[in-house]
Order: sequence, then C-alpha cells, then structure tokens
Amino acid sequence: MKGRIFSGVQPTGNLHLGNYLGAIRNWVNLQRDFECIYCVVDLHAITVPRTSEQLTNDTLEVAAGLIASGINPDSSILFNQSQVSSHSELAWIFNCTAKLGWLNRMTQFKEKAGRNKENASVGLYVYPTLMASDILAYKATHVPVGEDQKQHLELTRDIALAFNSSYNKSFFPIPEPQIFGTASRVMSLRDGKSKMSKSDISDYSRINLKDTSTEISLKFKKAKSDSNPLPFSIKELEERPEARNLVGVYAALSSKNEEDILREFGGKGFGIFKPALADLAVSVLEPINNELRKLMNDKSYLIKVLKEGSNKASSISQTVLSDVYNIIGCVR
Ligand code: AQP
Repeated sequence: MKGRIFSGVQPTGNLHLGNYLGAIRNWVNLQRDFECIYCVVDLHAITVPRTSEQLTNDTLEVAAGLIASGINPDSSILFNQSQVSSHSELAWIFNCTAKLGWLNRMTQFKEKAGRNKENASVGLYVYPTLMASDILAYKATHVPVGEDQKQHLELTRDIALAFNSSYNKSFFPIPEPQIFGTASRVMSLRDGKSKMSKSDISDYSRINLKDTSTEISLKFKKAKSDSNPLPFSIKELEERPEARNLVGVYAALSSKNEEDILREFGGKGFGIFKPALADLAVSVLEPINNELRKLMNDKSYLIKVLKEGSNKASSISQTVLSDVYNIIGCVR
C-alpha cells in the first residue's frame, strides 16, 4: 500500500457528474493501491439548513451512489461522520489551533454565506477545521479532491504543521492533495463559469447519478452552448466556457484528452456533438444508475454498511485522538 487515503462527500442532495468525474471515479481506482477511508460527511451537510428527512435520505443515497460507482465496503472503509465522535472532538482542538485570519481567507465560506454573512451558521465558518479533523483523525497521507477543495486542504496542512510545531512533535503527517486531470472542475450546464453543484437550484445545471437516460439526454440537449462549430484547438475554446466544459466532460467520460475530442469533433456543431455526448454519458452512467436504484430499495443493507464502516473508522481515529489528548496534556 502506498499510503492512507481519506476523502468525503456531503449528503447535500443528488450526487452529480462533477462529484463522479472529479472525485468518486478516482476514489474507486485508488482502492487498488491505497488503504482507503471514504466518509459521508453528514455533519458538514448541516452547516446549511437541512430537514431531518433530507439528511437521512441523502446520507443513504450518497452511500448507495458510492457503492454503485465501485467503492467496495469490504476492502475500503465506508461510513458516515456522525457515527464517529472523534471527528467532532478533534475539530474542537483544531478550532483552538487554527487562526481567525486563516479562516477569513476561505473562499467557499464567502461564496456560500453570500451577502448575508451575519446569518450564516458558525458551523459554515469553521467547516474547514472539521474537514481537517476528518483527514487528520486517520493520519491520512493523501486526499483526492476536486479543485474546489484545494484551499481547504491547504488549511488542513497548515493546521497539521501548527499542531506539530506547538507541541514540538512530528505527530501528524502533512497530507498531499491528489487532483486528477481534466474533470477536476466540472462546470454547470447552465453557466460555464460556475461549478456543477448539488445545491444549485436548477436541476438542469447538473447530471445526477440518479437521472434516467431520457433525463440525461434532455439535459445535454438543453445545456447552454453557442452557435459556432467546435474548433480544432483548445486555445480557441478559451473564450467559450460552456463549449470548453462540454468538451472536457466528453474527454473525461471517454478517458481521452481534449485534443483527441477536438480532432474528432472540430468543425462540427452542437447538433452533432451534444447527442454524442449524451450517448456517451448514458453508457457510463446507466450501470451506476441501475445499481443505485437497487441499493436504495435495500436501506437496511446501507445502514449496516455504514455502521460496520463506522466501527472500523472509530477504532483507528480513537487511537489517534487519545494520542492527541496525551500530547496536549489532558488528564486521562
Ligand atoms: N463540479 C465539480 N467538479 C469536480 N469535482 C467536484 N466535486 C464537487 N463538485 C465538483 C468534488 O466532489 C467531492 C465531494 O464534494 P462535496 O459534495 O463534499 O462538496 P462540494 O465540493 O461542496 O460539492 P457540491 O456538489 O458543490 O455540494 P454543495 O452544493 O452541497 O456545496 C469533493 O472532492 C469535491 O471536490
């Protein structure tokens, strides 16, 4: 094994093509070479308002989406965060390690809190310290993430370094980000300048893993594009964010590079490109979708997987937490 992976996904709605291409697909491949710990981060999800029904359903659906995509709960640890109390305990310690100035720089808080900052939850503000505890509670060495999480991971590294230096120990490893290829930032189908996101109010902005083939085709057909044919070089896509995004998605789904796609489709219009993209997406996503639906009909299986994973995760992270308490001088 080349190290220990930790990564998480929020149960804040439907898993989408961005989550799949930017994260989950890579997590599946990493299982071959790394010890993998994957977490449905339900405590992160409540940093914005959720009903209890939404949280329960989305937690199970995200677990189902991960298993349907190829995460193997027998060889990897798959669990939900709230069942492992070490995450919240360590987060408090990191709240006392991280500096206000560090958190003030986090762009995700600014984006999500928007103009109404005074009304954002304190949890949304300290989201990155909980994320640092998710990773460091397992002394993870590598963290596969999409581009959007890079800044939070840098903060995790700063927290690990600050903790180590405060207590004069090399206790936490400094985790390495793993950001993969073209689909590390899949954009909205309605706006090529915003990231595809679960919480976008328009369902037409994203392809959900649970969309039917008909829905996938319709969403690509309606995806924002422009009236020009596709060019022959990437450079010519620079001022065309929607076209660039669709080409990037095609490349990622076919595991080719964007140049190959433009060689095939350069000079052709979206009337030809979009149906080809929809067919490709359906061929990749249909088997996942079928499996996801089957799993959602067996909720007791999903609950059991999460419970067993949580027990395994607890046994690792409780040891790390206990060492942390000793290092900081808590009487045990
Ligand atoms: N559009 C994206 N392109 C590539 N990767 C993405 N990821 C998310 N969106 C994209 C990656 O998916 C993993 C899980 O993300 P998350 O659900 O925990 O949080 P998020 O980044 O906040 O995702 P969303 O969909 O935008 O959720 P909401 O709308 O709830 O905030 C991460 O590795 C992330 O990088």
